[in-house]
Amino acid sequence: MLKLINVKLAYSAGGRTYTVTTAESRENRRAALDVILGEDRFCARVRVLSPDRPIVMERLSAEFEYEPEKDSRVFLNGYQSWTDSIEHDPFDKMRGIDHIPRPVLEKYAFSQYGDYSFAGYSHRRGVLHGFGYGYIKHMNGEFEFIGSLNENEAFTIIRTDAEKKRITVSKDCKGVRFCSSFGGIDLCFLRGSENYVFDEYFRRIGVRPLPAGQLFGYTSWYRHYQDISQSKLEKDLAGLVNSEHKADVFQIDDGYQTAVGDWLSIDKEKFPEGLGPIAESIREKGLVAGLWLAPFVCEKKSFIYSSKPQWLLKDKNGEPVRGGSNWSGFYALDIYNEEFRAYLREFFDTVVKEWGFRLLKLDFLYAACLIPREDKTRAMVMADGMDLLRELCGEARILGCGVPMTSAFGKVEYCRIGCDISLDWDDKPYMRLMHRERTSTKNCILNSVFRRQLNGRAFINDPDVFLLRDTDNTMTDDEKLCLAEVNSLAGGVLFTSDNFDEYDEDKRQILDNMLSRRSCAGGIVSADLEGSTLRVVYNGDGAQVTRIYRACF
Ligand code: 9PG
Repeated sequence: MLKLINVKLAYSAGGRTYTVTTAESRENRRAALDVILGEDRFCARVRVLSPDRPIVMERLSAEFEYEPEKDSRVFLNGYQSWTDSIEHDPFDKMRGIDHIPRPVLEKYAFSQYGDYSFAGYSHRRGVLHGFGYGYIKHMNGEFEFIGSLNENEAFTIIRTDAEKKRITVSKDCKGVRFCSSFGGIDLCFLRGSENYVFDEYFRRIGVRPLPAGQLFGYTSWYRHYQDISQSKLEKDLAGLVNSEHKADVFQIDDGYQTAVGDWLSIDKEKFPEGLGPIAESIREKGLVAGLWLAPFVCEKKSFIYSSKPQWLLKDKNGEPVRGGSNWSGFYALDIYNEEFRAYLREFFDTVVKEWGFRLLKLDFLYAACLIPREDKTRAMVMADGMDLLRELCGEARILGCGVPMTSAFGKVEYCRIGCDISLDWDDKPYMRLMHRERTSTKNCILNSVFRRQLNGRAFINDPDVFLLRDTDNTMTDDEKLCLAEVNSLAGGVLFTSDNFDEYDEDKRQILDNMLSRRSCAGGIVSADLEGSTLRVVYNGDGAQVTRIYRACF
């Protein structure tokens, strides 16, 4: 266990603010702070002593001593699916969005995609942070792991500061009112091999993956983007079915609806008969029909946005909360609004029971918890949102996307663990002026590698698609191969947006190799990012194989 320096608690009650910095339990007439130091566990819990005298949390954090070791690596899990999450040198910088000019930030609402409004970014070297879990990987390969045991109560921000030699762990609970007990900080400290620390962590949080198998299939997004239609999809479906490689899923992505939020309003020019017939044709071919939805948001030009203002999530000034700038700009919906919940129920029933989609890619989920409530932390709101989706989906399986990672543990069968690939290897230089959740093939691959341990423990990882096609992209053959290999090693979902009819013998061979290399338990034995070289060791057929992807990263 790390050595505790102190715990800081600050709250307001009855018009006054109370603060305490202590290494031991403390109590006043309103609240008690219980500090518990175990051998491999640390807790700082808060109890409100009288339910009719609630407290409003300002801060709860704990500081520990930390001695950064040269050549060790630090991994701290990024906020949501798309947030870049890699092993760092302890003295690296982690960049937020402060460097982006204000008008650009305003226009594109970058702050909304990640943790920028509440996590706190530093400009100093050596200050790194993440959510829920993280580790220090020592030179000898040993993992020193920190994990939160109560992420559904409040998110936990773990921050290392290599220069000040501190690790600070704080709960995302500012402004939330508690009337009874708050589990506060509850951490476990584990040390050992990669498999040991991750198995043990998931055992302690009581999370098991939902029963589900690996998936191999197609999604329309990285081929057509929103420009889909019944005839285009039928061609790609034929390509998938003609292939000698048996697929499981054909998933229709964004673009079938007239506006994001108006899910039952199908674009009749693209799908003259609606989505029922294409879903049926997918099923007839022995495949699971999958559909993309972003249930907690609506875009500005949607019917919902203009006609149901009471469904929109509002900030403390009564203004609708922006979710980001995709489409015509989009807004978060209030998951506690009963009418909105009834609408959600209606469209999920239609999609699942009437149209027959059985895999739902539920996207932009982070929007549900963009702001905490007076009585609920962000994590509590997100947990309610995930429970609601589970209930609404019934038998259909969920592929979570754009979701705060820990909220998805054990709640969805499949989950995206990285950002979108782009059609370039690295995004254009100006893209680096964007947020950590931006589309980037490079970041996507690195997340697949460095979140590989979630696969088969929290859910089945979706590393996003591979592409082998020669058209509509600027990736070299080596780059495409790297993407394909990592995807087949690190995750259990293997999707493409290619039409297999366009594959020549070489590409079919690559696909053959990928399919035989897949493993749900995670075939990667170790992975290291050294400068711009990624080195991956995996369990091959009877022997360990080392792959070195040079000068790419
Ligand atoms: C459909 C797409 C696809 C894709 C999803 C998600 O940060 N961003 O600006 C950003 C834009 C798009 C995006 C993710 C992040 O894509 O991951 O697979 O379904 O929505 O609109």
